[in-house]
Amino acid sequence: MAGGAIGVAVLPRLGALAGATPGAGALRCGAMPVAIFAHAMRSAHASAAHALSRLPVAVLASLACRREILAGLLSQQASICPKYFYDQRGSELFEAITRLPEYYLTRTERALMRRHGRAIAEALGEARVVIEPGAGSCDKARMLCRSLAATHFVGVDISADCLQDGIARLRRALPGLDARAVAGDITAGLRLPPNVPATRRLVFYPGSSIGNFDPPQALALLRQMRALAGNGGALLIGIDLPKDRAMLEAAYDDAAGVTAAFNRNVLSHVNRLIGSDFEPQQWRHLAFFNEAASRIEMHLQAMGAQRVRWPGGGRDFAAGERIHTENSYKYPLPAFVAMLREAGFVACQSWTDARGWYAMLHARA
Ligand code: AVJ
Repeated sequence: MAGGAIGVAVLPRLGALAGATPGAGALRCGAMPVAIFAHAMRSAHASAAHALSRLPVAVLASLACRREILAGLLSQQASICPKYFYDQRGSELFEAITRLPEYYLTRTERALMRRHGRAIAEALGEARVVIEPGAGSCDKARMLCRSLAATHFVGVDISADCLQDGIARLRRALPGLDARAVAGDITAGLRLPPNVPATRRLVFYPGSSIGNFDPPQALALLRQMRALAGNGGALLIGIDLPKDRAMLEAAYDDAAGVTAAFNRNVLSHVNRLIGSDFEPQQWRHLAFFNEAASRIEMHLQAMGAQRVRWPGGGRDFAAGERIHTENSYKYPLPAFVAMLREAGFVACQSWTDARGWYAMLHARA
């Protein structure tokens, strides 16, 4: 086995790393008070483009969020990007989802890591520099870094608060680990802090978060991860596999209504982000498997005619009209391996759970 520091004694610990964090689709965007936004807008309009360059990064990010949300709401088929699920309440609801009897993903990933921990640790070999896009609370990273005796960890997440707390916990748990937080949207390019070693890198992307992206976006993200891993580096990624429709649909429309609450909560978050007046209770949760596209789709359906307003605009929704809030792709294993190769990875190894529901893949850059 490569990598002297991975003792056999620590291998079983890998099994515990598949804990619950909001996944990576888990690009979260902090709520910005509307008043600050209005101020930012005024200064942007008042003194032309160079004023924009003087705005704090957080404000610019929020301007981008607002533009993105409005574009989605005003499209003929209205949509909201799933990264907006994860405000404080949304992150809590997602945690609750991961514990639902119907939501098999999280516990299946955990079981898989237990079952194949030894083989996976062997495949990871000499990796010592762990980079996790969408790291959130960094819970899964802790177990992985411990098992690998990692020297460096970089967690990237759009939700800076959650990430800072996660990094602080990680530092307390693993005092020898150089752990850094990078606040940013992983889809907007990943820039690492200086002093992150260029060799022995492992990009870690668990939780089937890649499923939130359309295949072309997913490919672009995998290419970025390939560049980030560098030659000799690798990627460890989790994906949910296609399966029985009833099982898939139950996982995204649970009996207790937690996923419905999670879906509706995006409207409260959007209300805070853009100052809109959505009434979440007027929207019905829909989740179904689109077999042709091999994806779960989540939508919010207007229970009656709705007029939604926000500063500077608004939209009327007819009864029954939908807002598309999420796709969650279920890739057949060979299709995903092909995508990894197209992104520049070689030598893919994969492991599945006993029922063939979920896969973990290791791909070398
Ligand atoms: C965090 C993107 C992996 O798609 O299963 C859970 C999000 N949405 N229930 C998924 C989610 C509804 C989750 N990911």
